[in-house]
Amino acid sequence: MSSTQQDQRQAGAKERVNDFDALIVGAGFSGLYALHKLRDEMGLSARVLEAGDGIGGTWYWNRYPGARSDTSSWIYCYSFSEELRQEWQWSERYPQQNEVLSYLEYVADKFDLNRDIQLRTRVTEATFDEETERWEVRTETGDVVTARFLIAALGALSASNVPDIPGIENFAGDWYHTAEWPHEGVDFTGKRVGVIGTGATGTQVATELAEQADHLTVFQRTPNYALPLGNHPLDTEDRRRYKENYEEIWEWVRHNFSGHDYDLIGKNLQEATPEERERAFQERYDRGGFGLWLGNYDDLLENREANDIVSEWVREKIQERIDDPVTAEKLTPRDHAFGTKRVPLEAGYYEIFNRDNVKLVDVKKAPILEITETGLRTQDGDYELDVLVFATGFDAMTGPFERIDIRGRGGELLCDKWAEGPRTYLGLMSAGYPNLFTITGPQSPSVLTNIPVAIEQHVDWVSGAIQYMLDNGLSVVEPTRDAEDEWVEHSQEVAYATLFPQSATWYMGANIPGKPQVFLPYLGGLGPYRQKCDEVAANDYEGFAFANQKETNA
Ligand code: N01
Repeated sequence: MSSTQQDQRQAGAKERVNDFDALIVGAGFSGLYALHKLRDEMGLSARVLEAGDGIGGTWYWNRYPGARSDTSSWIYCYSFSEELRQEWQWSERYPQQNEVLSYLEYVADKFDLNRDIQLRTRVTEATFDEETERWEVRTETGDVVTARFLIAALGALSASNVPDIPGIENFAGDWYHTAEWPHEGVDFTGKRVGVIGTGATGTQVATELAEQADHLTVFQRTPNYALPLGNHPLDTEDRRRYKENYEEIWEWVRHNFSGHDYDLIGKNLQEATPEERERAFQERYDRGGFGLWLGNYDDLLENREANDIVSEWVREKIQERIDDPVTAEKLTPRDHAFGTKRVPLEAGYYEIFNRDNVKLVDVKKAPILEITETGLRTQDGDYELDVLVFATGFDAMTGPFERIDIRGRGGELLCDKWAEGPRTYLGLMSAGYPNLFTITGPQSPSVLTNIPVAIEQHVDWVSGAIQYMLDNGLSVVEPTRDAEDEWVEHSQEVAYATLFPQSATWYMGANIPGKPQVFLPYLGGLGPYRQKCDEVAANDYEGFAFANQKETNA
């Protein structure tokens, strides 16, 4: 190498900034807002590292046919900028994947975020250096980046789960997981397609593939209580209505239980007459959306008798829509209480089973044995397939943290600390991992809410805590063990007072073999949770321990 080349390289290395006030991992809804907040509103140096070759998180990866939001578009977005709220025009009540992705790209352009986002950079390690009080982060591409604050904006449902079914390497056809869908799309014309999984994703993708494929086989382990989506285009008048009322709508969803545009009825089911109940259920069913789940009688998810009534009501609705009684019975959930598993929203899902080119296979009764060269073998026979689609979900909430080697004080690995289940305070931080904040992490309301609302609350709280540290010359923050122990206990107590933990769901870690069975999100409601976080902050961050700025850092 010539001396000129050497000089140039050294100059390049110097120019390449690799130390930041804040490092954000992930460029989805959380990471984008965190970057804007920390960089533009607080004036910190910040960088986002993102594994994908585009921004958008969930909406970048989940490009399967039929992918769309099942939350009303006017609240499935950011509220932090009035200008943005007024500018953006949603086309439907429930926007498709590409529309949500376009929205996030628009936000990134509008707030000039892209210049501080490094794409194609998967974070593999993050270690807290107790001497320098900084995080050292390593990436798959060999970068080493340091930062005082580390923000894990990893997404609660980003670690996809491909079940360990023997023989996948022998399959002569193509296979895909819905959350790692090829950008160029997949042509299903003339193909025999198998879909494994009937959750929110499986319901959406199967409905589309019934139209596109020559033949579709749906492999179902557990039937769900899917409810009508009730999608419709938005016209100028619809948009004017929500734009004029944005402040009011957002104040409501920020402080209610779920962050969605539903409120509980305000009384228990037993207090209503059978006629009243019927009317209430039918109205919600007809309107579409999560009303029957999140905006129904107050005790449905706590009281077994009340739940039995709504569960039976939904079962009858499902059965009415399917011609063949045997198929109808297979699609009818009887092993868990309505609403304790994530309720999928559907648009014509049940009717696909009335078509000649669609078959439903019950793989609980006759489990999947292996994948063969020509398809799938279950205990009751072979199914010939050209394409196999895994709609098999995620290693939810803790999975994304396990895929990174995260080491805190004393080199302790986060996933060792969490071996029996996550341990956090407020779902925001874990003791022994100073200055590491998690956005919509385990033990926060997260997946039980409308996620963008929960994200804004988290990012606002985290930036408030960082500002408090800057104002008071504090270098590190972490929860006390006592505060953390209390929160872990409280979050389980709240969950176990309901029917949720009685069902085998990903909320409980039950979908991943060997995962500890602990209720993962916080079930106390977004409004009460927000209030608790605000009180903690107002009480000088009660339950958190701070250290003073070292002289060398000052
Ligand atoms: O994943 P899931 P998902 N053999 O885990 C089955 C969000 N989301 O991607 O129920 C056979 O719910 C599994 O069976 P079982 C939303 O929060 C949002 O559908 O465990 N089957 C189940 O049927 C949602 O809740 C939108 O018995 C196997 C399915 O695969 C979350 O993502 C849209 C199996 C997995 O369902 C996850 O939903 C879509 C095996 N070995 C998703 N392993 C929006 O609209 C798993 N299954 C915003």
